Amino acid sequence: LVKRGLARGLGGLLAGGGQGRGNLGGLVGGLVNIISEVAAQYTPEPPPTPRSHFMNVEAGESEEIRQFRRLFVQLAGDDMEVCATELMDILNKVVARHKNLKTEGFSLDTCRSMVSVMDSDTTGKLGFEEFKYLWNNIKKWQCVYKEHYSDQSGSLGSAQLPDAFKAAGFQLNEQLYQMIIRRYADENGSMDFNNFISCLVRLDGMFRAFKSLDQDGDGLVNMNIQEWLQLTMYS
Ligand SMILES: [Ca+2]
Ligand SMILES: [Ca+2]
Repeated sequence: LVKRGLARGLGGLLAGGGQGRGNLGGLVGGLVNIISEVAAQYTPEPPPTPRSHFMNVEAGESEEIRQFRRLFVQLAGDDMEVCATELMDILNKVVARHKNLKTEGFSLDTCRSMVSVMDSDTTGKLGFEEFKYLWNNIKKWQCVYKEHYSDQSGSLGSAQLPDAFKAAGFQLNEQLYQMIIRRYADENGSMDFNNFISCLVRLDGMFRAFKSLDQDGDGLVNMNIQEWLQLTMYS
């Protein structure tokens, strides 16, 4: 029952206008409307604060964040961190509520990859700040998906891809789009919701990884094989 309420709460959050009434749904409904106003423009936010624990409630924290924190506590369970299985469960429950989105569901491997990319403090799971960052991005990107997908197929065609990625904040060249289609689209070049999200989570993560390595901001990074493997194998 608790889990179902949670799916409804976070589902409303993803829907971009949850109309839940009473209890959790109602609380989250308000939260959704405020977060919806965030532009879909991609600006890499500062990475989640390392080792930021859920208990570190900030004094001036807004009511929205407080509500999100309550949902997080339910989702994360006793260890106060969201593991790949917990992430998979909640994402699949949430997308199941949106029948118009074409998706094959989020696999455990996809969720393990998303956790790795987001796990800046290397605990192997997502703490509150890491999860909040991820969820806010998913929230923005599902709006982008809904603005660009085809009503008939429920998926994004390859022709829509550049506009959708641009709306998500990424300007890529043709060569990169071709590569992304090879990796994330089906044989017709269509990308469904779970692939779109996992692609953007990775793209965001790799952008941030590059920026953190490019300390002087000259657009070049210097790394050894150890650093390269740490980056590419935990992603
Ligand atoms: Ca947990
Ligand atoms: Ca972590």
